Parts: sequence; C-alpha cells; structure tokens
Amino acid sequence: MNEWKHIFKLDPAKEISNEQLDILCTSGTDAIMVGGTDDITYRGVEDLLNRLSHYSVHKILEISRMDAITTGFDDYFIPMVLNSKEKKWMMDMHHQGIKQHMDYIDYVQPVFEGYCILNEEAKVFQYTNSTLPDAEDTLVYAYMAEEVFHLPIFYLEYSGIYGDAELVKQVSHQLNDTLLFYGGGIENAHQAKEMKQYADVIIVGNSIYTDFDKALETVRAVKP
Ligand code: 1GP
Repeated sequence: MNEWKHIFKLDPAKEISNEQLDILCTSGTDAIMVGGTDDITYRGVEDLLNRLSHYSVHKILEISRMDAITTGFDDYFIPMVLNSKEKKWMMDMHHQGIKQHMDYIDYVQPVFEGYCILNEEAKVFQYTNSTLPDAEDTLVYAYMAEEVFHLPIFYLEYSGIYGDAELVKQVSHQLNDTLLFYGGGIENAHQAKEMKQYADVIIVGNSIYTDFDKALETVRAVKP
C-alpha cells in the first residue's frame, strides 16, 4: 500500500459495462475499491466482486454496511469518521462489527481509515451527521489520525466536488507515517496530477460514470 498512487472506486449501486470494467481492471491502477453510501446491498457487492474476480487487480471492499460484507476481497477498509458528530461512526459500529467477526479478525486484518469529510453536500457527510471542519480543524484531525489513533490512512473525502489543493498540501505536511488518501471530483489528468503532488493516493470515483475516457486518463497522469 505504501507504493500505491491511484485507486478507482466503484459504486455497486451504479451500472458499469463488462468492457469498461475490463479497461479499468487492466488500466494500471493500483486497486479497485468497492464502496458507496446509497443502496449498497450484499447482492450488489457480491455481483460486482464476481465480475472483478476474473482480474488480478487488488480488490478492496470499503465497508459501509454490516449486512453487505462479502468474503473474497483482498482487503477490507473500514472508515472511522473523525468529523462525525455521532460517536457511532467513529467507534460504535466498529465495536459491533469487530464483535460479530472476532473469529476472523486476525485473518482478515482490516485496514482502518481516518475519514475527514469536507463536502457538506455529499451523501456521506449527511449520512454520518458530520460537521464541517475549517483548515485548522482539519490539520488537527490529521494530527490525531497519526499521533493519537496511529491510523495507517487519513482520507480527505470531498466526494462529488474537487477539493482545496492548498489544504491537501498543508495536510500532507502534517503527516509523516500515515498515508494521505484524497478523493473528490477528480475528472481529468490535470486534477489527478494536482492532487497527487500532495496526496499519497488519489481516488477516482464518480467520473468513471460521467466521463469514462477522462477518468481513465487519471491513471497515466499519476503513473506514467
Ligand atoms: C468517493 O472519494 C471518493 O468516496 C471519490 O470521489 O466520486 O467525487 O470521485 P468522487
């Protein structure tokens, strides 16, 4: 994971053709992450995993619902929403989830991500009842992700809009060991390059479904 630069995030509730899936899986991206907020079902996740199983690309399930956890992924990423007003999104869901899967936890070794959601309009922001941090607060969350919680990933989540590159830069300076993931509104090679200057890994999601060819260019932009 320390070598990764680029991830495509697929939403199991959205349509993607076999041809497009083939192109994404063989694009040179470092991983395909399956995740989303709305209409995530066990069936939807399982169907997508079955379609991905033909490919050697690293497959990650980003868990958003306990009842949609499907076996067979290479990694399981679990968001801990640092800027939620509700403790359940930072602690309680995880406590319950680990309790239910305690027998497998050593085998699966889930990866916990410190999420900081910065787009008030994003579904995930509203769903997790988050509060919008200013730049100073965001830097404190980054500090806490690394120094208090020792999380391997700090994820700046702008889901749906292109974020503030200056803030991403400042956060990158705050972090030493924790990896910085950036996701939100990357639609073309230029934006991918700009955010990759500061983030260890960029995540491209929605533009796969809105302008596939441009989304594909983001791989080459950061992995020439
Ligand atoms: C969403 O961070 C990812 O969880 C990617 O964001 O869908 O805006 O590309 P976009």
